[in-house]
Amino acid sequence: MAAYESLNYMNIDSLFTDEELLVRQSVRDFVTSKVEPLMMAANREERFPMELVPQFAELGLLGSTIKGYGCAGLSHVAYGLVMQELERGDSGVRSFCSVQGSLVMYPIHTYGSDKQKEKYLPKLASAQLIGCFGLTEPDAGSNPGSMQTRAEKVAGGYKLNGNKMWITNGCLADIAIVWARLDGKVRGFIVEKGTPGFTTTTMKGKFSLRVSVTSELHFQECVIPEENILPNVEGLKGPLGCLTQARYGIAWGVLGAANACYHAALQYAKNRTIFDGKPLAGHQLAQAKLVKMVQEITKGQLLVLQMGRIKETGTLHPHQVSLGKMNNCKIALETAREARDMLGGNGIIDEYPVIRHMMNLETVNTYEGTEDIHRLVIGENITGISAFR
Ligand code: TGC
Ligand code: FAD
Repeated sequence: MAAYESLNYMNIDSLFTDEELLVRQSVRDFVTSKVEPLMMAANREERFPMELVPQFAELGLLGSTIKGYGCAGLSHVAYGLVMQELERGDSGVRSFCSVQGSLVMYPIHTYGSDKQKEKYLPKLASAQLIGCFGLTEPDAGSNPGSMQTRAEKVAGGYKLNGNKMWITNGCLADIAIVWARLDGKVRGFIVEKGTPGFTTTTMKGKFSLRVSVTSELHFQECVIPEENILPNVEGLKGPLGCLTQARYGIAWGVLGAANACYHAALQYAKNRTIFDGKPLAGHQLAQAKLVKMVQEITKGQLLVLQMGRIKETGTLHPHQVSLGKMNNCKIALETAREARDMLGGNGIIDEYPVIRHMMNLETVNTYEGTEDIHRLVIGENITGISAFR
């Protein structure tokens, strides 16, 4: 197969700085040489390739927009390009870095005490510690406000009771950022692995995101020290603020998976001859499918670049991020489904990356707010009327 190049139909590359292109190239090389070769087996084995984790740290991919604490201090656009390249490898690989950066390091950096930042951020940046983010519960997914997990003030700390579900990296994690109600208000807590009363179980049998570890977290009379509450945020805006960061990265990331599928479909269609010996790519219906991919990926690229430039001015709103996450997940999933179709029988075999991306994107369209939840966020923003309840 020809060497990978991301789609550049509207010369979007001319809109990136030299530094952004340099970052993209280094992660692209890493994904091509180190990530892609592992994915087929890791996906079959339902195994996260831990051997990649020290390399994420060496490349500065963990918490990469944070300044200080051993982090890379990248621009938001460069960070988006990192996510895009990683997700070309696999959505589970991008997920690992998203969770560590946006859902674990971001809340510690934004809502944590100086002591918490100094204790945890350098170790999370260097991958000496792995983190997870526990918001979703068995009966509280799209509506995290209905969470049942409770914290209670006890001598010297807080006692947690409750269960979290669908937690990426839960069983791998050294620390969990856990959201629970304390005196009726949602608060964030740092729970260290090994704390009595804190256990995890792995969720098996996924057809999607098999390269990522997904877990349940259980808290039973789990007492954590006073200093492990995140002091600087109260209410649902705490976890939702973290989700805005992660959704931004996902809106970029899924374009990597879409690009990989488009690239595979184009190469395949040029090489595969059908009926009269003419390549599949020479038939009108096949061209229409490829054109649709180019059209949607290109629009998605322009959307995230504008989101990134707004984010760099500090004025990006959560509803704008919802538009990016909703649109790009949807078009990436449609691209993957179409590419799978174009590969015929080979489209269901894992020797090609397309079916793996397609299955993964089903998750990515669902987590961090389902497509319909983002539709309702945007609907509320433009009408002023909430239609959730
Ligand atoms: P609502 O009353 O609208 O808001 C409560 C407070 O939060 C503020 N807010 C936000 N702040 C930052 N970012 C956002 N996206 C925000 N959305 C709302 C809001 O201004 C308000 O602040 P204040 O000061 O007035 O208190 O809350 P609601 O209960 O009506 O919920 C709204 C809704 C449905 C949009 C929200 O609950 C939602 O986004 N639901 C989807 C849940 C979700 O996305 N869960 C994701 C779990 S984590 C995950 O999936 C990780 S996958 C990781 C991986 O592997 O990559
Ligand atoms: P539900 O909320 O039950 O939704 C079911 C259906 O109802 C969906 O189609 C939804 O769009 C629709 N729906 C919901 N509300 C409305 C409404 N008001 N109007 C119309 N339709 C509606 N969570 C974490 O906290 N941390 C993680 O690390 C994490 N990682 C994940 C990894 C994977 C692999 C997966 C699959 C999920 C992960 N999640 C995580 C959870 C994820 O965020 C939730 O699955 C997601 O928010 C949806 O919640 P739910 O599964 O409970 O679905």
